[in-house]
Amino acid sequence: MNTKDKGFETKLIHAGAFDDPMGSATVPIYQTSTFAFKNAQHGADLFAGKGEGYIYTRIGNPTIDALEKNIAELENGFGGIATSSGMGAVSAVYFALLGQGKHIVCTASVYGPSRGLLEQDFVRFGVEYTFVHTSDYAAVEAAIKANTSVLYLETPSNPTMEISDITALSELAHKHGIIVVVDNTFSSPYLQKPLDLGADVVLHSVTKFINGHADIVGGVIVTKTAELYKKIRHAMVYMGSNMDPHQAFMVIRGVKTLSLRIERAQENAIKIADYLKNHPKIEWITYPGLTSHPQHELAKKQMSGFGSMLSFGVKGGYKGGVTLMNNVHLAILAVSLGGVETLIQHPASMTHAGVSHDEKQKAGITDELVRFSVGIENVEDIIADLEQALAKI
Ligand code: LCS
Repeated sequence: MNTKDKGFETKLIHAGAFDDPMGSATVPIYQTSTFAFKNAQHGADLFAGKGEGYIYTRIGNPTIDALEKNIAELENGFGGIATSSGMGAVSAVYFALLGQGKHIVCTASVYGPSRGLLEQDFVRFGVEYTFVHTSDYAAVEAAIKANTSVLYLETPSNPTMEISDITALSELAHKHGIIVVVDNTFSSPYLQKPLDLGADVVLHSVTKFINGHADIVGGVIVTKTAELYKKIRHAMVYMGSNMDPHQAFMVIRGVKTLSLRIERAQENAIKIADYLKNHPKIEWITYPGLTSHPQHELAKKQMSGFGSMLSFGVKGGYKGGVTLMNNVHLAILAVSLGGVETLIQHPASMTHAGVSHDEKQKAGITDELVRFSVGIENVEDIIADLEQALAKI
């Protein structure tokens, strides 16, 4: 079905799906590594980029293709590239767009490994980086150098929920010929569409909201142009960070309910944020939906909802946070986010453990920060769970 002119919820269910020769109502799993050519000419044509068909699953596969088309349509992009994990997406983008002597400006509080890959690995190949609070336009402007080739934004960022102005920063970057990449994992295309706001590349850990059920890892990249698509696809295929057909099948199943899950989790998150903001055991809370969030107005402008991620500091600092995490029963003490189940974790010792203490402080990832990914359970149950655990502090 052509879903190009259909609504977002219709795209979630039908975009990318193809007419299966057996009449399957859902996209089947093409669990194969390789594809038979009709004859020698057909094989040669496919390698030359002509004709219909598939060659080899690392290069392309109908199930993976269906997912790539689905997410590309949700993000209003040219094409999608599915990867083995979110980090597979991040590394393919870095690999395609950076190189010796190039410089990247990056949100300081990005997901730990997205930062570590630059600090520990790409640096060995002569890539330079500057981490800044990208919510601060002047700081980004000051960080741009003659050799800057990529502006990498994670907004809202993990775990500080810092929000960067995609439109203003894309305009700034484009004046300098810089490619803008946005990690849209925390919002999903349901709440934010970076390509419509001016970015050139958007990527996801689909492990999170897009799949939504905490049962696979995966990533997807969507580009605005054919040129960027070709470049990044080449990097992904040659690196071999492709998705697997079974993974793609799971994500296709998960994405269908994205809008329903996000609406419900967000409704819960708003109630939880309201409950926590006045709680005597809470020092501070960061949720884009609260007027106290420093970029609340920007969030209202560039996102269609505030999502279901929040971070907060409890009384008693690190020790208070540990007491909370050890005493919740409904919320699962685990990393990851964006699933139907509520998760709680401590970024300083878990997801951002690889970032130095100094850099964590600079990025706002303080020792007492607890991250909460609100699920779709009964909200009264989530609040009751927090209430009894906070009482132990
Ligand atoms: N980008 C963001 C914003 C993330 O939160 C993550 C993972 C990734 C990229 C990487 O994706 P992955 O390879 O894990 O699919 N974030 C995690 C987190 O906060 N807890 O555990 C993983």
